[in-house]
Amino acid sequence: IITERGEYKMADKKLIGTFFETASSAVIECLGRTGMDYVIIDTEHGYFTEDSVVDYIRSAENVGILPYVRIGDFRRPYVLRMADIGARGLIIPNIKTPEQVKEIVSYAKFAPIGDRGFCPTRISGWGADQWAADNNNYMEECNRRLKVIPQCETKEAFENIEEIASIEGVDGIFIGPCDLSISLGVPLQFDSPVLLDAIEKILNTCKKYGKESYIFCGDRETAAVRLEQGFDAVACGLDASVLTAAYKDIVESLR
Ligand code: 3PY
Repeated sequence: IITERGEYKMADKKLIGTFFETASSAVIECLGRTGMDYVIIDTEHGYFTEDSVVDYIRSAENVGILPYVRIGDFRRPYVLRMADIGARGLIIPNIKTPEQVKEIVSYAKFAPIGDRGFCPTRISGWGADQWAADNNNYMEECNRRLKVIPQCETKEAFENIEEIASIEGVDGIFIGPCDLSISLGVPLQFDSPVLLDAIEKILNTCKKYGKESYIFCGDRETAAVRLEQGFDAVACGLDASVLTAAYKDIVESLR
């Protein structure tokens, strides 16, 4: 099943998502009951292997959440596999240069944007012909459906943000405030003007190049501020942290 949820223009609706670390399809099913728009299956920091990602993607599809994957490996076979099993967004952590991003775009997008390899795969229903007939143009449709979203979380990426955001095939930029703050020399100081100015500049650069703007937020209050500021999407918390905090709250209130 390929759900159509999330198929709106970015101006119509802001996206709310979270990071998936728990390696449990049941958690994705729970997230699906919340009205959440997307989930980031985290193969950078999550402790599961890439073999299990397809099951998490299936669970997300079943409950109508867009499955994004934060890739832990930038090499072609890995990027292609995530694309072919049905990731709807590739979040690319820790990049520094436009060249790195261009290479990943070339693996993830079909010509004329990149040179993604063609094969009937899960995402094509194991045969591209019918899908192409239903969708006008299979490759164009794949390019539209799979978003390439580099993270801006290093000083170097921040310095190169104009060039990175302007790359054809880059659909959005995802700010990682934790790593960005460390890289900018103000570690985890979330109210530092250095970090706040950088965030503002990245947001404005996204708007300038018509790219979606995403940001990680540790809590609901920060997420509300970011949406008000003009971000298109927030990733609020990590499933494991939210679960821990919710139970901690219950336990503490009962002790
Ligand atoms: C960061 O804030 O550094 C992230 O990548 C979000 O987890």
